[in-house]
This record gives sequence, structure tokens and C-alpha cells, in this order.
Amino acid sequence: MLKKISALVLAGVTAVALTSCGKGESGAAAPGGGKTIMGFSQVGAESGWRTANTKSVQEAAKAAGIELKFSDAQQKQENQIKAIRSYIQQKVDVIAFSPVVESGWDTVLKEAKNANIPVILTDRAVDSTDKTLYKTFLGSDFVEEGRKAGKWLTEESKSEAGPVNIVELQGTTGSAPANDRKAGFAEVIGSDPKFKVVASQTGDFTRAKGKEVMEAFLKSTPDIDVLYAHNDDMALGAIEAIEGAGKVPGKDIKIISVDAVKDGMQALADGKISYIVECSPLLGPQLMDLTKKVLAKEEVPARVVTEETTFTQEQAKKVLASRQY
Ligand code: GYE
Repeated sequence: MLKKISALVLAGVTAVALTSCGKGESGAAAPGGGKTIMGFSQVGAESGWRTANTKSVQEAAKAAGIELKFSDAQQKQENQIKAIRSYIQQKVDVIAFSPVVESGWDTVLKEAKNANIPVILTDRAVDSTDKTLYKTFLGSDFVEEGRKAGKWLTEESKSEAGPVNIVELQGTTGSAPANDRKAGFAEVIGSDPKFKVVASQTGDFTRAKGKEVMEAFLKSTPDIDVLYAHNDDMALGAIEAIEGAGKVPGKDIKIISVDAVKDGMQALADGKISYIVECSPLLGPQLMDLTKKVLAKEEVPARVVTEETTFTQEQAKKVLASRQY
């Protein structure tokens, strides 16, 4: 036993010694020496999820000793392309980005590849068929999130004859989470004709747009049973619209959303939202680990899927105080 412990201690000391002489004081070493520089192009600041994601990336870069060049694209693809080109010009060691939409990345990704700068996709996917244009994709399984939302609704409406009239607030048009959350949900509810999606429009993942579109839904569609919102922020905006129309969210209209940010979880605990599918924004530490591996030319999986759960109102009450974002 004693032998085992001292072997472990020794191993620990060696590991510490190795790390400190390999990296120096300041953290991750770049291939050519010096500090690793990451160019990171963020989608924007459209939601509570995004704010938590930005914080996670910034904190994790700091902890890993990686210098972060950060830019906010304000939900515009052209801004992201500009940012990536400027990172290429600056010869950063690695580029990470969360693509606002799925299509239209091949040209700029080829430019990065030709400049020998590895690219890591984080949070959202691209639809490029050439998988050599990026090293790995870290993020959630959005189709599965949509399926989870659909399964809850199927279970919840088991004893109802229907029709169950659903309105859908989609995320940003053309984005991976909007496409996939819609598809996963439709796949599950599609097997029962009593479920009817009576209106479906984008709310661009923001509270303001969620409210505006829900107000329009309430005017055009008198008999709404369920709202499926692709994120909490749109659901929170929609709650204002529902209350403004004199209806009770959670009772007159059941609400399902995705993310599980604090404000969403509060509304769930308060009975205004009925069910939330979790989508974790805390991708920073995994992103930095993958970066180090990629730069050390180690093998990384082509796809790294985030682990996530779901929350009912009762579960939200229990975990609310301990939510990190
Ligand atoms: O669900 C939404 C955000 O890409 C997973 O983007 C992310 C989504 C998230 O604006 O709130």
C-alpha cells in the first residue's frame, strides 16, 4: 500500500515537473514557441446562453494560458468571415468559431487550411462536405434536443384526443440549432396526426423577437395549446406577449424550450414554462483541451458531443440555486 502511494506521489511530481518545463510559466506553448494564440469568432450576444458561452471560453482560455483574440459577429456571417480572414492574416495558431449559419463557409475554411491554421468548430456545425476543412466539432446534438422536446409533449398529451395546436418559435434561420431542433421535434410528433404545428417562424433566438412573433401568433391563431421555442430567451419574450394578451403561460398555453439558462429555469420553477431541454454553453474547458491536442498533433475525435439533461418544473425548483448560468 505504502509502495503504491509513493509511486503515485512520484508520478504526480514527474507530471508537474514535465508540465512546468514543457510550457513555461504562462501556460500553453505554441508550436513555434511563445504563447498559443487563438482567434475566436463568436456569433453575437443574442441570448443568455451566448453570454454564458462567451464567459466560459474567455475564462477557460485564461486558465489554459491561451491568448484569446475575440470578436463578436453580431449574428452576421459576413462579420465572421471578416474576423476569420483577419485571424489568418495575423497568423494565429488556431481559429475557433461558432458558425451563425450552416452554409457558405468552404472558401474561408480553405483559406485557413492553405495557411496551415487549424480550425475547431464550437457549438454550431457547418454543412461543408469536405471534413478536412476543420479538425473537430464540439457541441450539442441539436436533433436529439428537438426529439426530447417532442417526447415530453407526446407523453404530456397522452390522454388528449387532440387536435393539439402548436406554434413554434424557430432560432436564427439557417443555423444548425434551428434546423436540427425543428427536425428532431417534427420527427417525434409527426407520428401522431393529432399534433398540428399551426404556425412556425423565426424569433432569431432573442427575447425581443420572441415577444414580437408571439404577439403576431396570438393575433392570427386564436387556439394555441402549446408553444415550442428553440431557446429560453424567445420563450421569455413570448411569456410577456401571452400575459399581455390576458392569457396564463403554462396553463392556457404550455411552453417547451431549450437551453436551461437561469432566467428560463426561474420561469420553469414558477410554472410559466412547462419543460426545458438542457443545452450546455460551458464549452470553454473542452475547447481549450482540444486546442492543445490539435496543436500537439494528437488525434482528436471528429465529433465531441456535450452531455445534457432535461428539466421538469419540480426538478427546476431543486436545482435553481446551483445553476452556474
Ligand atoms: O440554444 C441559443 C443561442 O447555438 C446552442 O444559440 C446555441 C444556441 C442557443 O442563441 O440560445
